Order: sequence, then C-alpha cells, then structure tokens
Amino acid sequence: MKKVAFEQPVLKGEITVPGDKSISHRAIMLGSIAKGKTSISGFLDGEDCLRTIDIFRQLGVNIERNGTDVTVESPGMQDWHQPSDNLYAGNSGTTARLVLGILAASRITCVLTGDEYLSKRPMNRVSIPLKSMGASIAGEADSNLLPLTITGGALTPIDYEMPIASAQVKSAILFAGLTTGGQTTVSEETVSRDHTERMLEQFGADIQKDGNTVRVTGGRMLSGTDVRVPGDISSAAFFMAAAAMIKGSSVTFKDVGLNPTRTGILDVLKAMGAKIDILEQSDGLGEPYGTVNISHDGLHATEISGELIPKLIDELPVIALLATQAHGVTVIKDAAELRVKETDRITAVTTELKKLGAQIEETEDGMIIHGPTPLTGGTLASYGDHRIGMMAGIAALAASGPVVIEDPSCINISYPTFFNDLEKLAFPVK
Ligand code: SPQ
Repeated sequence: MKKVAFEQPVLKGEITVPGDKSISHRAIMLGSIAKGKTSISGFLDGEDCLRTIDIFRQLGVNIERNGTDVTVESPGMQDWHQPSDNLYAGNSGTTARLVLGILAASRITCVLTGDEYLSKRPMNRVSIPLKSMGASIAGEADSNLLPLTITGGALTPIDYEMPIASAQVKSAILFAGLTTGGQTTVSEETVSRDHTERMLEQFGADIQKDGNTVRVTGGRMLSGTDVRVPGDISSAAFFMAAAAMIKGSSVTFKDVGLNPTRTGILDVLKAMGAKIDILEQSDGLGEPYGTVNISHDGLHATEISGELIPKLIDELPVIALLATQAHGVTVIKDAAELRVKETDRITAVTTELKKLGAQIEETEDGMIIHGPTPLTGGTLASYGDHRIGMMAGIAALAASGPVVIEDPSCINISYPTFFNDLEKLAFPVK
C-alpha cells in the first residue's frame, strides 16, 4: 500500500524522466542479434527491461549493466547457446512478443513463460503470422497463451497486412524476417511506434520504409553499435498531464523522446488547452528527442480516436483522469486494444476513477468522461498494472483527500523513481 496525499499542490520545476522502455528493450534485443559490441546509454532499469536482459544472458550474450549504461557483447544470433532453463518474460508483453519473433528464426529450442498477468495476454497476434513463415510455436489455447514452446528454424518471408495497429506484432515479424532468404513486408493501416525500424537501420539491416509499409530483406549480418535512449514520453506523460491539470503548474521535461509515432499526448494536451513549448529538439542516434515545457492554461474536453490512438495508447489512463477535470464531455474511442494490456485498462480506469467520484462511463472501445468533477480520496487497486498505479498517484494531486494505492510495486515495471519525482515536482501552494 502507498498513501499519496497533497494539500493544494502545484507542479513546478524540471525533470529528466528515465529511459524509454520500448527503445531499451529493442537495444538489448538488437545488440544481442548483432555480432560485436553495442553500448547503450540512458537504458531504463525497470523490471520489464531487466527481464529482457535476463533472457539474452541465458542465450549466452554478455550483458554488463552499470546503472543506465549497458554494454552488450554478442557472438551474433547464429552462435547463441541453448538455454538450460525456461525463459521468463515477467510482466512484459514487449519482451514476450518480440522474443517470439526472434527465437522462431534462431537455432534455439526453449519454453517462454510470463507472470500471471502476461500469461492471460494474447500471443496469437504474433504466433499466427510467425507460423505462416514456418515457425514452430506450440502451447495452450492454440498457441495463444504462455507458456509457449518455440523450436527455432529456417523461416520463409511473408507479406503481412496487420489487422490491428501494433508495434509488437510489426517488430516480431520484422525480426523474424532478418534471417529469411528474401523480403518480408509488413503493412499497417495506422502507423504504430517505429522504434524497431529506426534501430534496424542503425544496426545495418537492409530495411526500407514506404508510407505505412516496411520491408526487410533477410540475410544481412547486423553489427553492434551505439544506442542513446531518450527519456520515455509515456513516463513523462503522467507529469505532463498533471502539469496541464493543476492550476499554476509549469514543468520542463529534458531529453524526452519526441518520436512522432509517440507524441499523441502532446496533441491531446494542446487540444485540451494546455500551453506547450518545445524548447529544444534534436535527432540523436536515430530517435528525435528534446526539451518541452508544459503549463496549465485552462482545460476543456476533447475527442480522441482513429489514427491518434496508437500514438498515445499507453497514455489513455492518465488522459482519462485529466478529462475528469476538463470542462465538457471527453470521448475516447477506437481504443479496444486497451482491453488486452497488462489488465483491461478500460474497466480498470472507469472502476477506479468512479471510486473517487468521477463521472466516467465504459464503452466497448473506450470511455466517456464528464467534467469537471471534484475528486475525493479513496483506496485504488493497481491491478498489477504500472500505468493504473501511476494514474492513481497523479489522481492524488486533484483529490480532496489521500489516495491509497494497493500493490504500488508494479510501478517499478516502467518507472522505478515515480514517487520520488512526484514529490520533487509537487509543492504545496503557499
Ligand atoms: O510491454 P507491454 O507490457 O505490452 O507494455 C505496454 C505498456 O503500457 O507499457 C502495453 F501494455 O506498452 C506497449 C504498447 O502498448 C509497448 C509497445 C512496444 O514497445 O512495442 C507497443 C504497444 O503495444 P502494441 O500491442 O500496440 O504493440
């Protein structure tokens, strides 16, 4: 349990949030697939990324971590060892799904497992296209659920049209395509985060992007390189939303990732009335990042749907909270994917925010939120989901009484220093 209480807070100051989770995973994975040495700076030492490190160590890759600096030295995927135990992905959907794509194309036979939450999440979205490439993946519910047994082998390229916008599915197929003897094509209707494509290019893969289509030609040996991981905009989003929500607030985010496939939160905050200033922007080693200031400047409702959804999918819990304090009716739709995250985030968000007095309704693919509504204190469940736990922590800033978070340790999955940073930024109004 964690009790979070503030009396009339205002958020002020500057923050550098921890490294991007999606990019940290991919840096370990590509550093392990590639031959030679990869140096990563700004790595996220959250639980999910540590699970990815554990898995590749079990395959014989030498990975040394010194805080947020990580060195990966790999013989290349052709020379990985057979692991002596099951590979455990913990709570991490990204680890499980991307590793499935990688191992399907390797020389390894192994069993991939996860925690109680991950073991309920669908894996067919990757096993079906991988099987059509010739992958051998076996497990419960027609290989939809972990644990899964993967027998790596030679795969054939495919031309795949994605039925859902998912960077995890796209990445698993592109990784599997690396070892085939031809060109694998993945097309998506709405573009999902493109970190894999960017990093594949950095590691020397033969990859081309053409609108919403990505093509990778297999057979090229990847070489180790340097990766700089920017701050995670999905972590920053909690304090960005808080700064937009609380009158008098102004927070500057340094070195935060500004990849356009991830910046939907900035579009929404702007549409809701927040003041946003991009103070600096650069393109360091493949990923755009910069310094952004967000300040409160009134707050009104908006509609969030369509192509915007993949650009802010993980931010929707905190956006829903923000909408409880905005004038008007906020509608979130086309977000049914929220139901298959670490928990069903539509049910979790509506159930927990109602406990504080929010007027929020669940729909099949989103939420409808009426605001502004005064929030009270209360005891909120995290459902073992870091994003729900952090939403509860931010809710305490707007609530009239303390918010108690049950099972807050899940926040370590993506943001181990969340509560310290919250305390640093939130000041009582004098
Ligand atoms: O890794 P995991 O557990 O799936 O993490 C989440 C999160 O909230 O951190 C989703 F639950 O982020 C996903 C994201 O929703 C990370 C991700 C990636 O790194 O490729 C892509 C998104 O998922 P998807 O299914 O849309 O590809």
